[in-house]
Amino acid sequence: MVRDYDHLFKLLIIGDSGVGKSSLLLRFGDNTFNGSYITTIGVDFKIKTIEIDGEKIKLQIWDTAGQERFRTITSTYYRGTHGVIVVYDVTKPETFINIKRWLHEIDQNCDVVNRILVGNKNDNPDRKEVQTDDAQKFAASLNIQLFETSAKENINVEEMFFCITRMLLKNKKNQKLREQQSQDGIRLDKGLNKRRKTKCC
Ligand SMILES: Nc1nc2c(ncn2[C@@H]2O[C@H](COP(=O)(O)OP(=O)(O)O)[C@@H](O)[C@H]2O)c(=O)[nH]1
Ligand SMILES: [Mg+2]
Repeated sequence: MVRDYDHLFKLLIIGDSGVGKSSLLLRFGDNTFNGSYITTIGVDFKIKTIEIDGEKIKLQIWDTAGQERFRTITSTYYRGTHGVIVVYDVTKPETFINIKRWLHEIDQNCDVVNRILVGNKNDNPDRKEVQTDDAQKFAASLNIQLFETSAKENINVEEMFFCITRMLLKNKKNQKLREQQSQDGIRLDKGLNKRRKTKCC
């Protein structure tokens, strides 16, 4: 069967309940917004294929579907994950404070994974309580990229998903290059050994 994509990545969206995880997924996946809590989206994940630099990238994006209310997510959720989107609500400082817990959980469940920090509901300056500067400092201290989004007003959502996908692509290509270089190194070593052998025998 012909593959309809060049790369396949699994993404996970985590963060406190109510920060807008399902809304971000709905916005990116279907370009819609729902004013009420999205308790279940029917399926555990959404598939979206995007194109970057002429390559087709299939994204399998998992939503926690309410598990986060128990403040922990089963480790099976994390299995095979390439990237994690960690979301807080810019109008609720406690959700920003809890980011540390979520990052810790990622560390415990994933070996190598890309992370991106997202301050959602960035659509009403009067209600904003987590300031960009503070979030930016925190993100920089952890070497994580920050995006402030609004699933409601469709601000920065696509940019954020594309950014993490580009990170995954870059990592995959670097990894391939390293593997290639180490293979070449082995071949070179073998070649040298062979030559050494013919010389002395
Ligand atoms: N103002 C605003 N409200 C949002 C935004 N995203 C989600 N919400 C609302 O926040 C509530 C929780 O959203 P939901 O996606 O269910 O959060 P989840 O529990 O993290 O999946 C819902 O009432 C949404 O309509 C946003 O960008 N701006
Ligand atoms: Mg949800």
